[in-house]
Amino acid sequence: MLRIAALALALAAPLALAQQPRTAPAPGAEVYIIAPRDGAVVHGPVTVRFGLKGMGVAPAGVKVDNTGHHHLLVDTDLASLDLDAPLPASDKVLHFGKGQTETVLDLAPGKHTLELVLGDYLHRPFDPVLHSKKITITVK
Ligand SMILES: [Cu+2]
Repeated sequence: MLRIAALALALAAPLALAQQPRTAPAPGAEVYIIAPRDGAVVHGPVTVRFGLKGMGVAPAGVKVDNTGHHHLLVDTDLASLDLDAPLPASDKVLHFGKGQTETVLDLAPGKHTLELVLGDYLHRPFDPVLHSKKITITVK
């Protein structure tokens, strides 16, 4: 009986957390893509460097004020995502929950868009959403 109650609690806790209101980013905080540049023509694999000003990077699951972790949207519109829920994880929505500030992408030749979204410790966007400009690159 006790075990069942503990399991129920363990399952309910993340849900209850996810229902808390999204938090506001630090005033003036900015997230941006350092590299590649918007419009760049590059050869793969592509190293993407993440920039963040006015807030810090922390691993997912660790609640520290004014921190978050990076998410990279690849060929994905921010508007297509449910911003009140934890961001999904897919090959188009990449999580950097260890606090990484760069990655290497193997992209097919052609045009691609990249956009960063900072997420809180529960993988939810801040409110208002702290995101970079969406850049377009061409992979040769
Ligand atoms: Cu995440």
